Amino acid sequence: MTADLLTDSGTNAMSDDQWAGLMVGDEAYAGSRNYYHLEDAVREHYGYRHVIPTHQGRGAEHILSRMLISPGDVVPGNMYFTTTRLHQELAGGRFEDVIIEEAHDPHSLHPFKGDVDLAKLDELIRRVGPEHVPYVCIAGTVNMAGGQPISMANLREVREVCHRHGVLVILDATRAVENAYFIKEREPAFADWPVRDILYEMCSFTDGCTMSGKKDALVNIGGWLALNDGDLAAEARNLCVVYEGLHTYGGLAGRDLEAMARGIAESVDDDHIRARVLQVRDFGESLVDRGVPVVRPIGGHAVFLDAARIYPHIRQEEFPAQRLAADLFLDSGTRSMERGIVSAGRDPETGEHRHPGLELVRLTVPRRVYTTRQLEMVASSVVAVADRFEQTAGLEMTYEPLLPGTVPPARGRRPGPLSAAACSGAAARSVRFERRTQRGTSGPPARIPPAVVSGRRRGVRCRSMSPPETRCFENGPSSVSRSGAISSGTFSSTPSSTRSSW
Ligand code: P70
Repeated sequence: MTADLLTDSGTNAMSDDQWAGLMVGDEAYAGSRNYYHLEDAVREHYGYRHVIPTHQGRGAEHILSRMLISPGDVVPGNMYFTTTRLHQELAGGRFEDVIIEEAHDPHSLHPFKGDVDLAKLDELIRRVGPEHVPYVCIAGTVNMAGGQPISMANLREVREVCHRHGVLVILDATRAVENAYFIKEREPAFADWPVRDILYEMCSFTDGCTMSGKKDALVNIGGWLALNDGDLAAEARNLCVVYEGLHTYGGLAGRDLEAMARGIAESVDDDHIRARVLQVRDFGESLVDRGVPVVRPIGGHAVFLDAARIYPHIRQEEFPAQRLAADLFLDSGTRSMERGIVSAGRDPETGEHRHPGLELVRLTVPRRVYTTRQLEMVASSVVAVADRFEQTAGLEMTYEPLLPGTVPPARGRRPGPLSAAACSGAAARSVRFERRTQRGTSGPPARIPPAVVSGRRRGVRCRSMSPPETRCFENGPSSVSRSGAISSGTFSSTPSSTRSSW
């Protein structure tokens, strides 16, 4: 693999100080001193009173959902995130999206596409009754909308609406530091504030947070649940003991807690966060300059390619974003992540595909890892792949494991070879796709996607690389040319291409 842009989660480079922190891990079963360092860091920078470590973000989501959600409850939020929504559903709840309309429009230049539609939120709480809304889940920044921030003004108003109804506000703080940087840039009242103070102010409008420390907090593993309410925190600690480990380690080693405590302090440094957000922005703008359709404004952690426009001739049911991710891997060894119909998963009741408004491929930038030149190589590969769109056909899903509690779809899915699923955990989690023949698609594109062609600096090509290894399933060998075009047969996604809701 040349560039691994699958995720910014746990793939960040730790600093020398964080590595040094590993050496002072206190591995006492109970009351490790590193836990208290973490507690201090969260209190100082996020401001919450009670801190419960978890092995990662979804551990915190699990405890929170199990504790607060009763069957039939509704959890409003500014766009779903996969793990978050799944935990809400497993607890018997239902997520309802109350993000502003602009968030669904990849071309809208709204500076805060993570904002909540306050009228929608208020109407929803009134309609279902506040007793059926255990909390409102607010993400900063919003991953699935393209890493888009929520404004401080909007967050303050969300708080007012919720408190009028007696409903809690829980922040998904996974990338809240990046959000704070956007507030500094775009909300004039905060232009002179240090990012650390903006973060603290944001959290002051919420009653607690779930956190994946693997992003902003610059560690390879770790997370936490924070709450201001003492009774809720006591209940959460009990659940932590059951599902994660004693509440002073939460599934982590003492050294991991120390690295996270130090990572939090580094993450709120103005120079660090500015360099991080601007590296991602420069990468995205270089694609915009070459006419590639991407979600704009460029978000905090990733550049999101608009696969629906890059491959306009491939219907959503034929997985244009998954196809684009595969093509990028074949072209340059760049690993990316589908964020479209596959990620959206299936309706747990009907088993049918959900059809998200956005069909995207995420090029996610780990923190403190890649150089600008390496990202330029990726940008050239994207241009080369987009240029060849006419040679590209859709995919058909031929194997897909079922998630707990989901109903199998009525048709359209065939189980893959059991042996493949049984013999490898990675294979069991993989989604296998079959390339459709040109005849099987809606035919050649009716039009050339204007955004790809217009303004493109022709002749920009990435160096042709050896094709990555592909694995063949069912129909015998497929061959891959140096240019990356698959000439026959079926292919699988790589083992790390995981199933929708995870
Ligand atoms: C990603 C990762 C994790 C995440 C997140 C937000 C806004 C919670 C979590 C969970 C990893 C991932 C997870 C599921 C599907 C694909 C990728 N996001 N909230 O790459 O945190 O992973 O620590 O349990 O972005 O975006 P954790």
